[in-house]
Amino acid sequence: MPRRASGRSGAATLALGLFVGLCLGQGAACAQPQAIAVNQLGFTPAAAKRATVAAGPASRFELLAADSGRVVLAGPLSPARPWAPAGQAVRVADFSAMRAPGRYRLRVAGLPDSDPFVIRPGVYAPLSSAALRALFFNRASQTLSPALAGPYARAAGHADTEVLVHPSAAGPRRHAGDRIASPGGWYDAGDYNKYVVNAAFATHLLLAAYERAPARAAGLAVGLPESGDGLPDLLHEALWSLRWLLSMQDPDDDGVYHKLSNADFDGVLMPAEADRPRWLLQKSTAAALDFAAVMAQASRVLRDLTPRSPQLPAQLLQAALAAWDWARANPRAVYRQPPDIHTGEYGDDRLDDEFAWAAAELHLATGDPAYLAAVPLKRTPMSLPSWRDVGGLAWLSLAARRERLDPAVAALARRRVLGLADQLLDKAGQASWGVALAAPDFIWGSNGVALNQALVLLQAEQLAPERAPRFRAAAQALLDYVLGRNPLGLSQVTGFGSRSPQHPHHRPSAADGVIAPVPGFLVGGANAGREDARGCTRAYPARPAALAYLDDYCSYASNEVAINWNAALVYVTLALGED
Ligand code: G3I
Ligand code: 9MR
Repeated sequence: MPRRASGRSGAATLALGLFVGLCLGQGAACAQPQAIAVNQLGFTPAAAKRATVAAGPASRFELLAADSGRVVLAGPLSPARPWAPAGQAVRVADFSAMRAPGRYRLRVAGLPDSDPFVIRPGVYAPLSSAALRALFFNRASQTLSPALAGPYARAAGHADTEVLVHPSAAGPRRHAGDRIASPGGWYDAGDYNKYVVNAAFATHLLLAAYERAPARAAGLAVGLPESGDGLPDLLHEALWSLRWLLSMQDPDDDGVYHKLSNADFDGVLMPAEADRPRWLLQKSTAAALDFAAVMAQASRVLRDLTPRSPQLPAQLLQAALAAWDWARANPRAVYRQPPDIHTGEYGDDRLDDEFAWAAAELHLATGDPAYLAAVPLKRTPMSLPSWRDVGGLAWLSLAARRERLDPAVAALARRRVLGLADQLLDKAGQASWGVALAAPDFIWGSNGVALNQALVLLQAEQLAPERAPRFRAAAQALLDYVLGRNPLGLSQVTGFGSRSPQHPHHRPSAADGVIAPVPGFLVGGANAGREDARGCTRAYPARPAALAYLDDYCSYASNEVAINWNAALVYVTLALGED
């Protein structure tokens, strides 16, 4: 059973203290100061390739072949500039000119060499697979066999065959205390609850990844119980979630329950050990609309792909239409957390964006203009996608299939997506690190923010050929950021990179007795809000914002994992995986 050593101690690198100077102790993946911060996995040959260098007297860099130490490229460093979120001046080394496959390091006089990294075609394929496999590892009601899960094999947890109807969810037919089956789906994150809003968002991103890069997506061989019947693993994993989502629709009125959860979070235990009652909670407009959107999208994507379940696409579309009708009849059913329930809320009382996204997906699935006409589409801003703000998904989905649309809608969608992408380019240009992240982006799930920015840029890449290389380079910089080119000097994905999180807020990783955490999970990332600080006894850097991260189980606000962040990782690594 492979057991990885925990993060190495920081004696050698601490001496330099150039970026962060915080090595948080034995056992944690120390956020070690990396004088040269680089994507610790590497690059495809044609990618933009940059590293960030702590500003010092040196003004040039060298690229070395890692094995021979031979200098294969040299160049100037950019002038030193500060970056507010990290509070330190840096320079950038641009070695995009090197396209030859190989293993390399960067060298700058007076600094320790960078971590090694590779340049090769297909460099992100193992990461795309692992990011998708992490969702499989987070399946509820699923036995993970040793053959498929190796050291992370575990018994099934949370059968969810007898979920109690909570008083907030009771109706004329389903009464409080009734037992309903709603098995399957993914655990949302490090907790064992299941939330429709976030599951729909994550499932959408998986399906969008398939649409963005179908050949590479279809090539991902994860090894699932369902593998081998001709349907790509990525779509099997999406279907695992979609089937659960279908069970969250009340057949009596077509409304969709907001979530299925315990009253309180489980302790640190394996799924099979959890035994608290599970509840179906209040129906909400947000849940119904996100459900409608992803069901409509799935029906369209799966239309020609599921010959063994020929009725499935029609069933998904039917569910979408029914949920839409419910939401139109119940447009302000905001989820209000009942006083006896203390799990994640996924609360949202602004619903225009959910209406717009559902309308866009229903229009694309049916061709019927009535859906777009039913919402104030033009007043929907193109904002960065997140579980709470899905208006941007309406524009992204419309822009990606603009050839089938009314030309005016198509042109508007294109302009809106390019408008946000251009803003992101400006942000990246202003940041000495070259990433489109600014201080307000360091919220709960900042790594998800980074990857959703990359997703917007990678859609924009397809809309404006003349600006495509710049959009792609800006997206690459954001992937580089989560893979180690950040002020923490730490890859943000478990099991990937020279140093990576060892103690994510993920119950199975904490309770399974395997030292290394379940691999392939993106952690939430630096979060200036530090909402968990009171429960963390270890020192938790407050500022600058980009350093507010703690590799400790206690830190659910900076070190939890979540399906929505991982789905974005699948998308971005697939889209940037082109050679
Ligand atoms: O949108 C505002 C922004 O305008 C403001 O500038 C910023 C500054 O604080 O806050 C932003 O709101 C944040 C919101 O997420 C939207 O991003 C809140 O501060 C922040 O507390 C909130 O965090 C959410 C967190 O749950 C707490 O509700 C995360 O997005 C969300 O990912 C997280 O989800 C949890 C589930 O509840 C339970 N399961 C685990 C999962 C991951 O941690
Ligand atoms: O484990 C919970 C995590 O999944 C949530 O994101 C987080 C915020 O809702 O809450 C975590 O649970 C903590 C709870 O809120 C407070 N007590 C400690 C729990 C972590 O062990």
